[in-house]
Amino acid sequence: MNAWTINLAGLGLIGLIVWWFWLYRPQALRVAGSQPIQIIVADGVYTPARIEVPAGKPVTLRFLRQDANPCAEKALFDGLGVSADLPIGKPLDVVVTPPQPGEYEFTCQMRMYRGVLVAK
Ligand SMILES: [Cu+2]
Repeated sequence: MNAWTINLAGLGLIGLIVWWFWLYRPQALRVAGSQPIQIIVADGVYTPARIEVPAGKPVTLRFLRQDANPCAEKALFDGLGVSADLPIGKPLDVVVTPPQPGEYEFTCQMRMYRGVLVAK
């Protein structure tokens, strides 16, 4: 790695920080369509924590973890066999497909963060 790539990496990091703290604004929750649904992970709660989605269709959940506590590091969808490691301060898209109508809980590994997908 030479000085040029290190400078570039530094600039990228600054850009990311500026974007995250000043430019980024959460969008309103959208249930239908192919838009990702954003879930903020902060202060022990997922926001939103209850999300209605269509059954039988893949939905993209965009997790934004703001909580650096290791408690927040995983998102587990027990009923769907999906788990994800959430990076801090960086969005991560998780695609899940609830197979049939019903409620599908998602939690952190200690089950302190809790959310539910309501498939209809
Ligand atoms: Cu936890």
